[in-house]
Amino acid sequence: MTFWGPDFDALQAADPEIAGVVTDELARLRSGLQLIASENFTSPAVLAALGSTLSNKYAEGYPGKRYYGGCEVVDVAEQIGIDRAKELFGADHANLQPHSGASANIAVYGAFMQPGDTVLAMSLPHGGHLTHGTKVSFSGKWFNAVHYGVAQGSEHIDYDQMRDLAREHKPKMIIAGGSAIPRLIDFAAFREVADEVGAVFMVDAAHFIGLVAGKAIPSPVPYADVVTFTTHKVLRGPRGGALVCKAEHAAKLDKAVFPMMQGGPLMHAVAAKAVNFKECMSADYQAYTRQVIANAQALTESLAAEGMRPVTGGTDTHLALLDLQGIGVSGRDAEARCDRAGIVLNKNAIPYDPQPASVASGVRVGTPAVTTQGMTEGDMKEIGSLIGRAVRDEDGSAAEEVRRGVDALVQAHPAYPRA
Ligand code: DSN
Repeated sequence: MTFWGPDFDALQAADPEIAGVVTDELARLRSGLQLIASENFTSPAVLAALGSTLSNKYAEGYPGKRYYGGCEVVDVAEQIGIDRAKELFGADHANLQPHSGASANIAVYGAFMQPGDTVLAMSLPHGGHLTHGTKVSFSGKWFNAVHYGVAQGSEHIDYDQMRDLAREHKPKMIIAGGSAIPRLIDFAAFREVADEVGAVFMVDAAHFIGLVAGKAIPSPVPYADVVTFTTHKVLRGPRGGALVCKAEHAAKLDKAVFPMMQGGPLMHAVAAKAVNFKECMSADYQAYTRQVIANAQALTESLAAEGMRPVTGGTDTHLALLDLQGIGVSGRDAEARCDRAGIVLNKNAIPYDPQPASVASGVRVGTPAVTTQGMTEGDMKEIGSLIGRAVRDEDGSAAEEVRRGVDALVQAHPAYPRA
């Protein structure tokens, strides 16, 4: 059997400029500490599926029911992927065609809501997501969005507020999940409120679905009508989206993904998602997810020792949110100062942040990528101390020394090690 591509020599010959970008990006990934909580290093097997000729095929529809001929081969990939997703997550139904997490979310709105209907979701500045009803997104422009947040003292989700808002506004849909929530979510509490007010309960599990796949944290699948996610975060698959749902919603959601919101699926990405789900069924992957959490907890402790206050006091997941007000550094400055020393993280609003989002009082860190590199708790202690030095380094005089510390870590634990 012949595999055609990925052929880097062909890219270099045809387009040296873009070939240079590809190699520069690999060099950047290898040379720094990647602490963006939503990023990871996907496997060579997933990359091979992504770089395959499956990219050529139009396959509008679903396995066995396509609008094009010649789909009998890609049908196999999609059906295997669907079956694996159902097994991995214990779900009745899966759809692997959403191009991204946002696309999966759009489909859920399309399936259950009419323009003007009310959605209740976590506010973005408290850890939610753009597609959960913010004014700049379709979700806030076309729907009436009401937001719950975290309680001011504990910084945990304010379930009483969520229940009160649901009773007052009778939303058509309630969303749990977001992009900066360090703690486990009480899905049973959401289900109870959704049942009380007759709402659909959606979980946007993009951030933590990989931890669920690895059985390191509890699953939302038994509680939610539909769970949307991305496949490239802790899960470590290709960049893309997916959803799983209860059997009663399967036909509606499939129709909302295609033809309501999307056209032809990206069959190379669908196949890569199938490869990823197989990887996630292994004992190695489960151990990886436990280590991701242990690393996040160790990194959080180390950052706290450097004067950065963990929002909620810690983390149960792969990410932590740090309040930098105590050390008098903005999130924006911290991000820039870390970047110059080879530490990649992002500024992030903290709950009740006095700063605008473009400045922010906090940073978000995550351990999916460094854990894929094989780093453990001792390395996290060192990373915390390097970040502590970098964020206080106003004039850049310590950047070189911090970068030497980063170099030592990434040389001991290389990303995409050379054969
Ligand atoms: N952009 C993603 C993140 O970084 O969390 C969420 O969509």
